[in-house]
Amino acid sequence: RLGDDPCRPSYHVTPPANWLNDPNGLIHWNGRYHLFYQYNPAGPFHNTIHWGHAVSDDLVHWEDRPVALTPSPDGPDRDGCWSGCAVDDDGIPTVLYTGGRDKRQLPCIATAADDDLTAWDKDPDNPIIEELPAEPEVLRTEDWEGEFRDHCVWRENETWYQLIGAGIEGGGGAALLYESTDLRNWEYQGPILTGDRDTAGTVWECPELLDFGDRQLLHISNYEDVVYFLGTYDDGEFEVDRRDKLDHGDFYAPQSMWTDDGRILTWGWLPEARDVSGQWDAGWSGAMSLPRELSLADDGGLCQRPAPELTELRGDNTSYDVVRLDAGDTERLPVESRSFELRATVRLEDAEAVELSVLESPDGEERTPIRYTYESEVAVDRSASSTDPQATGDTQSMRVQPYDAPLSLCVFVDGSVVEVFANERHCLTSRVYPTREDATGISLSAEGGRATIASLDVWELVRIW
Ligand code: DQQ
Repeated sequence: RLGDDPCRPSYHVTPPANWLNDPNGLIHWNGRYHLFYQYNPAGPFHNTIHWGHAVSDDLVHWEDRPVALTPSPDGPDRDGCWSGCAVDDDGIPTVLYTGGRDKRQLPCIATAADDDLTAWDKDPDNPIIEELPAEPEVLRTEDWEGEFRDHCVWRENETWYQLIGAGIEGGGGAALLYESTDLRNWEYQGPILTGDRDTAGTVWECPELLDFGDRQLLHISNYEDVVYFLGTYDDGEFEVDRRDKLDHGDFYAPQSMWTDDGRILTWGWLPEARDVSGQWDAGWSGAMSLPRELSLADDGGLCQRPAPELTELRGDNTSYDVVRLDAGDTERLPVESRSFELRATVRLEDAEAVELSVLESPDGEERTPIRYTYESEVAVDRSASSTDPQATGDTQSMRVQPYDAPLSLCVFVDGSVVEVFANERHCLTSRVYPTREDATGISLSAEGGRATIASLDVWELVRIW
């Protein structure tokens, strides 16, 4: 496992070395949490994708396991074992994933050969779906005979259902529904939802349908963003009444796990925001988000909270009952860290904005301000995050609600990851690459008036490997 790189997260899941992208096959099996992921063991770039594997007993500490799925030279997954999901088929852990071969995207199935889910038997009859659906016509590109991939599978009584992500010729993205009684023979039913290409992209990757009882959520990844639709899903039709982004920053292709105690935990891929040569020099690329618990609020909106297990990571604590700031005041906290959690309640009083600056060098040359403004915006300003010209300097932002109450802020910083949770509803994850060893400070300031920061806590977080 590569270490020694201040940008390398210490409590987020990363590949041992080389390339990681989407979370796959998430399953709570025999009391252990299994996290598979898109992995290239040959280098920190996306090519000939395998499934990497990490396992945890507590959702906090992880262990690397051997590669779980490898492309078969003569198989339908010769060019890569792409994203997919895991299900419990009456006691047999089973994964469905997309094989790539000769410009085709081919759904495949494999079953676990042992209880630790380290070895998998691919079905000799792969691929399990060979023909693209006739209606609507699936989008062809120069690279692919059909944009048709990624799997979300669930069971209702004796019937299995599957969503596959797609693009539609002349249209936008689609989540296509299939039905089966044995996970191997699938009958096409039609799209449960299609998107308007101007606002929801041309291809939907990694669709996932989550059931909250009365209401359902479908999220899709459209090359740029993870968009979620909330509403009611019934019998092949999705009636949408709300839509937003699951995260407003560097977060893509998420997937969820139903834990044995009935919770929905979601991980997303945190792609790098530095250029390819920076990833090459580092020898690793990509991290997983922290697990987020998804639930519905009383008003029907989506809640996202860091999984409560993460409190196990907490080490040294610095705590304030209240910090009062006047316009122009800056309070530097007595903590130096690149791996911490910060929680606070922010009241703007009559300030225009409050700035929480993290990864800050003493002279302020490198710093990443998280700004909360009276316009109910939370922004991560990366213009001074790094003196490395290859690191992005873009600002990422989101609107938060409710706008008339104090903001509850929870921030996780880890090497090059900044994960922001606002009001347990809105998330913004950013990748930043400070170069200075002393870019470890934290400060608070107010602009244009007074602000109050209450119940401020910072915990240094421990390594997970
Ligand atoms: N990543 C996988 C695909 C998926 C994409 C390939 C999303 O299955 O559509 O690595 O990041």
